[in-house]
Amino acid sequence: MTNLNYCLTLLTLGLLLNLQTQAQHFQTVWSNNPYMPMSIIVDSAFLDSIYLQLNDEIAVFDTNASGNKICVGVIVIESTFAPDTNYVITASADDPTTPEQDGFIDGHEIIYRFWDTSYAEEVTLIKKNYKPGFDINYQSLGTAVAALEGFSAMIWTGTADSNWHNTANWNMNSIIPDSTIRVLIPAWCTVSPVIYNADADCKTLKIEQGSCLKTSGSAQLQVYE
Ligand SMILES: [Ca+2]
Repeated sequence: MTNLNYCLTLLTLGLLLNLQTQAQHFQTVWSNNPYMPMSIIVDSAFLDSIYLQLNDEIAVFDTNASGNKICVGVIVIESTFAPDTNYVITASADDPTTPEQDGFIDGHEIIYRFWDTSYAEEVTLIKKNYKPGFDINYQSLGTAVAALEGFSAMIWTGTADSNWHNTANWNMNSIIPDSTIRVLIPAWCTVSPVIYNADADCKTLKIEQGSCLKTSGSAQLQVYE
């Protein structure tokens, strides 16, 4: 192989790799034109207190009859997220003339996920805040205006007590960690978590200096990564 050919091969490989890394992560269950679409306007979108970055994605999901999450709309962030630029996710309703659920069902909860391109990881821990006067659930031809705050890890707050299994002690109010969720015990918490009565799971565990985690009796914590 000549030097020139070698260089061209490397260049082609580089371009292919580059194209591959730029491929969109979330794919909607519908294609072509959306059916009776809803506009979800995203006012702000943070991940760990920083605006979403170039090539991050925001997707909206619905839950189908089998309990699976289906992607019904997505946008890719171009450049860094700039507030008040009206990022609009176009979500398709389910087309009644096709047998499968290929869009959202009116009245269902809008479920958000981020694609964090820097870590190539989906973010499912997302708090949403809706602007009053607009829709707050899926609605054909409706409009929602949302401020989104995502977290790469669940953060222990210890607001209520020391019980790991109490949802009130975590920054995401209605859930406790499971095997898919990263956990952070921050230095600033004044009450450290104790795992008792039942075993606990998490994906990864980070305990900042000055904090601790205790188990009591036979209860155990399983860290999956
Ligand atoms: Ca359908």
